[in-house]
Amino acid sequence: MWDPRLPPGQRVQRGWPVTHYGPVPKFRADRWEFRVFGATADGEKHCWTHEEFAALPYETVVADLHCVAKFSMLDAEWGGVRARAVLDLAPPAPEVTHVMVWAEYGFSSNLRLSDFTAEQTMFATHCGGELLTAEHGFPLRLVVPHLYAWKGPKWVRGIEYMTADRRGFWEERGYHNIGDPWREQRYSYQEQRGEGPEL
Ligand SMILES: Nc1nc2c(c(=O)[nH]1)N[C@H]1C(S)=C(S)[C@@H](COP(=O)(O)O)O[C@H]1N2
Ligand SMILES: [Mo]
Repeated sequence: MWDPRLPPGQRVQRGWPVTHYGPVPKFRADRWEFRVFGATADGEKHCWTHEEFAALPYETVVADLHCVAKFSMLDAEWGGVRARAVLDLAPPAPEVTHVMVWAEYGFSSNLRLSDFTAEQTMFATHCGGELLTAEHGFPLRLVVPHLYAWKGPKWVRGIEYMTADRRGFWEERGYHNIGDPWREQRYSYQEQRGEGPEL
């Protein structure tokens, strides 16, 4: 069924499929920390323990998830910490243009700073009022509703502020550097000049 909330080529699937590359990491609170590094405003690294991160202001956002494999989930209620709030607590240097989001096992995804600071971009701990399950990214995943879902790493562990763009895991492996589902930016061969670093 056509739905104005569905980007081109997407369909709604019942339930919430699990999609990712590699194994589901085990969470160990004593070994977990969230790091902000790279070109920070003060030149320092910023770290939060799991307890400290969980104490940051909790907000909710209702938004959709669009997987490049064509399933979409509409109207999910994500709970967690707004990406903007993290940026305010550990600000980037003025010359920062992009953010690399890092997850367990070296998974990464690159975003333009403006995608990272978008109103709905959020580090989610909850979905539908419940804690995320391990397969869906517990204890923390990024959600960037206006981009394809690979731009939102599950099991996220930190961000790197960058003064130039660099490709993340899928962006190096054939997926579009920007990944806007409304423009159907699925694959890197579709990139126009200026949409991504040379491949
Ligand atoms: N760490 C990590 N995060 C990831 C991925 C991955 O392979 N590794 N895949 C992404 C992709 S392609 C999608 S569609 C969503 C899927 O989230 P879900 O399994 O909760 O539906 O997670 C994203 N986050
Ligand atoms: Mo995906």
